[in-house]
Amino acid sequence: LIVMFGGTPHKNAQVGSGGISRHLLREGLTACRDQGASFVCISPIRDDAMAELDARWIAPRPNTDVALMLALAHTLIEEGLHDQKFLARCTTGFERFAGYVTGADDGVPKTPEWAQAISGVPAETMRALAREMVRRRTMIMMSWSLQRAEHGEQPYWMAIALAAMIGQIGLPGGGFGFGYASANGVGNPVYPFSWPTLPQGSNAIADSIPVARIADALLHPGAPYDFNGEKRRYPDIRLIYWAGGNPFHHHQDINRLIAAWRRSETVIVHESWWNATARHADIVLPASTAMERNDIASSARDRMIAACHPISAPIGEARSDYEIFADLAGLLGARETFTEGRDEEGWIRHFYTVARQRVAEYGMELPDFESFWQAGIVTLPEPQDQKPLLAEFVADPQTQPLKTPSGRIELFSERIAGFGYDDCPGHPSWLVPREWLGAALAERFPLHLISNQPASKLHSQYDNGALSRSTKIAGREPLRIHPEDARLRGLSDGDIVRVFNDRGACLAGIVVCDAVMQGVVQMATGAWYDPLEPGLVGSLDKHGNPNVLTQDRGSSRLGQATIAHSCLVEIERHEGELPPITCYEPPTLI
Ligand SMILES: Nc1nc2c(c(=O)[nH]1)N[C@H]1C(S)=C(S)[C@@H](COP(=O)(O)OP(=O)(O)OC[C@H]3O[C@@H](n4cnc5c(=O)[nH]c(N)nc54)[C@H](O)[C@@H]3O)O[C@H]1N2
Ligand SMILES: Nc1nc2c(c(=O)[nH]1)N[C@H]1C(S)=C(S)[C@@H](COP(=O)(O)OP(=O)(O)OC[C@H]3O[C@@H](n4cnc5c(=O)[nH]c(N)nc54)[C@H](O)[C@@H]3O)O[C@H]1N2
Ligand SMILES: [Mo]
Repeated sequence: LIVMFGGTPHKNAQVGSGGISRHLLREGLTACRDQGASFVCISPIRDDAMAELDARWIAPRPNTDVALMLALAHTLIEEGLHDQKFLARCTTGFERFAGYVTGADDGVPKTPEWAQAISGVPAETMRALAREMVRRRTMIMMSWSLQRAEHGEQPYWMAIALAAMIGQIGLPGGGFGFGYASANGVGNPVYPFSWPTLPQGSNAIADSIPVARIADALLHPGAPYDFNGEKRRYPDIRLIYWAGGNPFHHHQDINRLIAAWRRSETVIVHESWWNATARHADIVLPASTAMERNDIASSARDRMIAACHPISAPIGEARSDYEIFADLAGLLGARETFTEGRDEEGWIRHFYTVARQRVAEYGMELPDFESFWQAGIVTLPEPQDQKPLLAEFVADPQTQPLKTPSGRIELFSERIAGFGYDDCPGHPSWLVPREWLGAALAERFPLHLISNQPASKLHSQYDNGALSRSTKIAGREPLRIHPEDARLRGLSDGDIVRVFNDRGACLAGIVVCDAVMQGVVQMATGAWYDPLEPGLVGSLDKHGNPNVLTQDRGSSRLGQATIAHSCLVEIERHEGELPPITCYEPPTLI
């Protein structure tokens, strides 16, 4: 039985950092199906599971998965189905956690009826699922998306607690695993060596911030904040140097980011495209694309190494990031230190030599460089003897302890409890988010926005390309809505709507679709930010970047991560003329 929180969306496994030799998700999951596995997709969106898996669909209100899992845990305890031997051998803190589940410590038993009121999932569905999960070999999978929510730490800890109660961690096909399908190759058999990469160097400035707190840091230099048990202060950032990322795509509450961005004195950006980040820079260094340089592709989750040859010379004055940084290092008098005396080809040959050495340590041989460069790709044989996650630990927790303070799976953590965070207490907990369908705010903004990863591109990359543009509706980003929610608003396919809340507004094109649960709308990330009035905080985004709507707060003081998926909105028909899309227009050259 494969229970998938957030599903295993096929679209996401098209991507893998470092590159992909073969796409394995469909093959792997259909092989499971053919051997008798059955699937449960727990998600607000049905097609997060591939149709051919024939998954049962359970659709809790977004962000309420922990309540649902607590009800499963409650059923196991009430019916005496939890694996007490496993809990005693491999975990600590079960008694404390169980006191919370049964309500012994807070007077609120986390029963299926309690969870039904929160999640909307029928109590009997949860009871039956809990019993089935202990009766069969059960794997709990969770996509990475659930962490992108307020208190997004909790679902993962709770999933581990539940898997521990079922007692199948370390067994083939049992236990838990995160991020299957969130990228290609999660769960692939892999070799224990890493492919070579450029040295990272070390920054003379040791200070850093959690990346999702960038607007806070710019707006409140010197202000204190909590992070993972530490008390810290935001640095005073005067100069922004951004390379290889698009904050005007990825950051939450873009209007707030625009205000914050102005606090810096200078902004320098490496970009290949005239996108919103380039438009918000003082100095743009045009960077060539991956297709305009020599490179090597290799991934920790793959067993290939590939030669990447350019398909064209860089356009105009564009240069590779490496050349840009090498020249800057030269101006700072550190060219040799930076380049170690190598140019592009020198590094590629060096990487390959190191890769050959590492592979040789495992008794395999890579061809010489010239043959490799010509052949284009070398695939190593499939690694053998792969063990299920935590198998060694479970076999002998005494001699193979985990890296936790107790060496066990901690269902209560003294360390985390010691931080004293009410937004991340010492055991997995249901914590009410600010924005969800049960909030008072849902009276004004009754739709929960899921802004997931786009099927037609990687984040905002190549939104200007033909594939991404072919998916737009009258040039706007599609928004999927349940037929009943569309009917209530008199909307049908192809209508253009204004999506809004107190933070911002954007246009979108309607797709009526019963794969999205009622009360939820789905709009992928990645449409280039295209304000009606550039520079104006709060301007309508003509195009459909959902991050003009999302909240810019940390998941908790522990993680301080993005909470894009805790977001309420309302939609209404767009009246009047449709403003033209201008975000793809090149700059005027002087
Ligand atoms: N095609 C494509 N592939 C990608 C990317 C891309 O941009 N495009 N990005 C890559 C990157 S960097 C990452 S991090 C991964 C991300 O991988 P994921 O985090 O797995 O991807 P998402 O598509 O954001 O989310 C998956 C599904 O989770 C569901 N979901 C959202 N909120 C909740 C909730 O509260 N409860 C439950 N049960 N389900 C919820 C949504 O229905 C959503 O479709 O994808 C990678 N792969
Ligand atoms: N609402 C919402 N927001 C999200 C998410 C969500 O689920 N919902 N997901 C979050 C996640 S998981 C992620 S990973 C982020 C992704 O956010 P980003 O990583 O910022 O998104 P990208 O669009 O991939 O940005 C990469 C940029 O680098 C440029 N680029 C590409 N190749 C090169 C190169 O060789 N050199 C240089 N210099 N530039 C290059 C591209 O043109 C592009 O502008 O978004 C986050 N934001
Ligand atoms: Mo990501």
